[in-house]
Amino acid sequence: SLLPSLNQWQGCLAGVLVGDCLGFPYEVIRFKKMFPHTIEFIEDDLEKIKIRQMIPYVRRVKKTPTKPAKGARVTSTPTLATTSGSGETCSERQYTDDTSMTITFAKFLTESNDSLDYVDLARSFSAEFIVDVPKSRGYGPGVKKLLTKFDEVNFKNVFQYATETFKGQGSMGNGSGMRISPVALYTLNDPDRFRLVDITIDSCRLTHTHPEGIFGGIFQALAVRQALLFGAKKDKPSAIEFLDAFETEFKSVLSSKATSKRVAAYQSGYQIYQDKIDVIKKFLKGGPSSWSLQKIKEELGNKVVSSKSIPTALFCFLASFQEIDFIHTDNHFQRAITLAFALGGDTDTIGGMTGAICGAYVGLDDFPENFVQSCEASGKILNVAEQLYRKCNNSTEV
Ligand code: F2R
Ligand code: MG
Ligand code: MG
Ligand code: MG
Repeated sequence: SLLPSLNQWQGCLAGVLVGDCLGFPYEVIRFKKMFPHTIEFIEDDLEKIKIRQMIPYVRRVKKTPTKPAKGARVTSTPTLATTSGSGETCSERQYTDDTSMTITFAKFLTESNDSLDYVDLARSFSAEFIVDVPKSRGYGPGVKKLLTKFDEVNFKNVFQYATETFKGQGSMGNGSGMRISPVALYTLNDPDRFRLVDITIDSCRLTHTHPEGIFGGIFQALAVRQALLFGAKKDKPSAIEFLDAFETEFKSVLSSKATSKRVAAYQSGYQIYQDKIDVIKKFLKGGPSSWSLQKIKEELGNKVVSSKSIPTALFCFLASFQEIDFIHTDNHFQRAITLAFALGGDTDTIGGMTGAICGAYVGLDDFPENFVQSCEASGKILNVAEQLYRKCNNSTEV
């Protein structure tokens, strides 16, 4: 079968960016006072969200209004427009910790030799965090403390501190999943397909040692890999076929000789994800009439913890294989991230993780026009994706 293309690699990382940047405003609704530059209000009752209502909650720059060139399209659809309803021009949408850590991780993988030095990764995360401080990127509180601590102790024993967070339980925040997609890219062509598990565990362990945090990272990394592989196939699978193949792969992490020892210490984090896979299966088999935004929130979740957001992202991608009556677009990528936003809660991260999976599947060319360009650092993330692609495919051609 065909190899996943550069278009898919770029779709994956640009998917994180777009889901994060466009999803973030829906989250900050809850923190309105903390973000004085965000204005207007969309209805809190997310069940009632119509596409029209998803437009206005954007960051605006009042000082430098620029008019689009005559005849230029500001956006491909009325949804998620780059100008607000009142005609003011918006700045690029700001990215958050999700994108920042993804870019840092992808760069680290691009620039490393084969033996990855996780102290270096800790250094890079910390350095970027310090750059990010004045920009309010919304890092999780546990990770914020850790990245500061690493710097204070001059990167000695970096693996020690994460185990001490959250009263010694370690973090189960979804930061393990939000930044992991570069690992799926990096290990795609590795003859040892379970290297994905090793790198996921070791990179997560810097900040997330709770078993559910670790398995969340593995879940998302495998979902992205599956999307890359199935997206490259000529015969596209159904959503159920995708899920079945994913489930087999996810199960094999626990049972296979190659990985069972490695994940043994985190085994207790597995079952909650298996239960979520069963919920996803139930919703997909029952079709759109079997689920609602409320049911997704209750049974899959929309929260900042891994188990209540990472499977939700996979569902948003899979549910969008078919039309959704309250989301008015024919575009798979747009439908998937819009579903993620409509859930409310941790919209930047569920949006970003949905975007990573769906972007890896459809490829950058299938994103709606201007979605990537309307985000901060779009050129940077496409460039990082290309560098990583070239490194991992020994390729100089596109
Ligand atoms: N920080 C945010 N959003 C604003 C705050 C949200 C608010 N706390 C809420 O509840 O809605 N977004 C960014 O944080 C998420 C990624 O977080 P990360 O990197 O995993 O950080 P952290 O601090 O380790 O964990 C985040 C929260 O998860 C809960 N949590 C983690 N471990 C826990 C445990 N063992 N027991 C109980 N709760 C645990 C805590 O609430 C942490 O604060 C992304 O959404 C990113 O966008
Ligand atoms: Mg964020
Ligand atoms: Mg978030
Ligand atoms: Mg395509």
